[in-house]
Formats: sequence, structure tokens, C-alpha cells
Amino acid sequence: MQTLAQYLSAQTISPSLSQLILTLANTSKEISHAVQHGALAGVLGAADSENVQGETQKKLDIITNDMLKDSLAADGHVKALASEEEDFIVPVNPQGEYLVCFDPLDGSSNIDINSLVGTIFSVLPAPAGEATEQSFLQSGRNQVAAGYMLYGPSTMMALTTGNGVQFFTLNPETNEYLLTNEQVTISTDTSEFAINMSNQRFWQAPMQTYIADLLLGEIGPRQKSFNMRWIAAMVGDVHRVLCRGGIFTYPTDNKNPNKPYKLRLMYEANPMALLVEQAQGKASTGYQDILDIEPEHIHQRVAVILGSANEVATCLEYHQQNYNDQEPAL
Ligand code: AFP
Repeated sequence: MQTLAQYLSAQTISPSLSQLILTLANTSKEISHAVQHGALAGVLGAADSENVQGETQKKLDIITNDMLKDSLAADGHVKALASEEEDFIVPVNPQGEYLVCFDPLDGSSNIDINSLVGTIFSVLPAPAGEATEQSFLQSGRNQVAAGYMLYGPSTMMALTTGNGVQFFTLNPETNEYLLTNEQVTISTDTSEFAINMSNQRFWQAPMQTYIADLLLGEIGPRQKSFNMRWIAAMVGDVHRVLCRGGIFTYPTDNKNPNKPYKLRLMYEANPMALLVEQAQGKASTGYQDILDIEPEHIHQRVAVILGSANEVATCLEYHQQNYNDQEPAL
């Protein structure tokens, strides 16, 4: 089996991008180690702080954020980084060619129940000049690499550099990522959906109607039964969709009028949308492809509907019908 380094050296990508991906991969090995040790390392539980989004931080959110910041600063190719756990962008190396956005520990509310968590990353080209927040405000189509590491029964990495999606599995004996699945493709059709059903009453009409029709099963317009899964970590739900198809959505809701969307564009939706498109799936807000969004700020949130191409297309048909709901401004 090819190691990650061997795989990267065979790709037509710059040596600096290969090095950066290896830096991210090496840091994820340390994160995996910390996650695996859990209570033994005293890393579980909440920290005494909130992030810029007003969410209580877990100790591991802070530890993993610091690990990634330190390793990306040492890498030499990163001009600046943006993290879910940082209020502002962090300038790193004025000579760097790349900007990196990351969610150091997605699904961190799962950490205390020993369930799936992961790291999500997105790499953008750095514009010339001093790095500012404006430098990061590029559409997801500009990403030169994106992926995630999943800390589950085994530690895995999903990666795209624009040449399809590959999965690597961390060999615990050698501490090397090995290529285990090449050119991953998402089945075009599915009978499985992922949504937080407890928010049903807060959704807008298109999603209410779409999910109601799925739940009707054989006696409804879809004329087949659908199964449901919800991991509460996007990284786990998207991994399942890449492995066996499905539709995953975190739609617009009016639970909190000041926060109509949950998932973050720059370090959740964009990297996952690139992986999904590279695996022949679709990723949309309901009204436009996620990768076409021109970001307005680094912590921006968006509605997400992604997965099996035909199922996402069906869901989008509900969004094209004439309901009275207006999509809230981003
Ligand atoms: P945390 O990292 O704060 O746990 O949030 C994870 C997440 O942003 C995303 O990964 C999940 O899909 C989603 O939240 C789960 O949200 P619910 O709380 O509605 O289950």
C-alpha cells in the first residue's frame, strides 16, 4: 500500500502543497493520540471559555487548535490561518503561499461520550501582500486541497487535491497513513438521510415538505422507505455519505432568528462540498452550489444540503417551488 507521502509525490501538485498536507497529516496523528487517551490524559470536558461564535469550548477544542496553529506556523508555506476557535485570522509567515482554514475538532460535543470527532481543513492560495481577512474571502472553487481526519475506530483521512477523493487509514503500528480507497465515488441514488429531526418545526417550507415526503415511505410520492442516521459530527455524517451514499443536510431554521444557519462556510461547508463534488456528489445551500458562494466574512454560516447527486437534485426541486419563505441573508 502507498503511504500518503508516496501518493502525494506522484501527484501533479507543488512540493510546498505536498509538504503542507503532510504537516496537517502529522498533526492529526498527535490529535488522534490525544483523543484516544481521553480521560487518561485529562483532556475531556469543557474549558472555561467560549469561542467567537459564543459556543462553550471543550478542552480538546483548545488543545487541538494550538497543535494545528503551532505545526502550521512551523511548516513555512502558510501565510495565515483561520480557525473556528480563533476570533480573527492568524498571520503566520509573510512568505507563505497558502491560507489554511480549519475546524480543529468537529463534533466536539461527542468527545465526552467517546463518539466520532474529526478535523476538517481547507487550503486556499494566498494572494500577494499582507494577509488580511479579505485574503480569505475566496469562493470554495479556489481551494487547492481539502479534507478531513476522522478519529473513529480507526483514524482515517479523506483528501482531495482536485484529482478525486482518496481515503488513507492510519496504521497504528507504523504511525503512517496508507492509501486504502482510491477515487471514492458517492452513489447517485440513496435511501438514507441525515438531519437533526428535533429542529423540524423550525425549518422552512421546502425542507418541511421534502422530509415529510421521505417519511411517508412507500405510500408517499417517493414510493420507497428511507432510513435515517445522525452522528452530530458533520465529519462522521459526510464520511458515511462518501462511503455508502446518502443525503446530509443542516438546513435554514428559525430557531434563533439571529442564527438561521449552523454550519460554517470556510472550514466546514466548503471543504466538504469540494470532497463531495470530487466524489461525483452535489453540495448546495438549496439555492446555489456551496462552492460558488462569495464569502463575506470568515465565520459566515450557511445552509448545507449535500450527498448523492440525484437525491440532492430532488431536494433542490422542492426549493424551486413557490413557497412564501425567503432565504435569510447570509
Ligand atoms: P460541535 O463541533 O460544536 O459539536 O458542532 C458540530 C456541528 O457543527 C456539526 O459537525 C454537526 O453536524 C452539527 O454541529 C450537529 O448539530 P446538532 O447539535 O444540531 O446535532
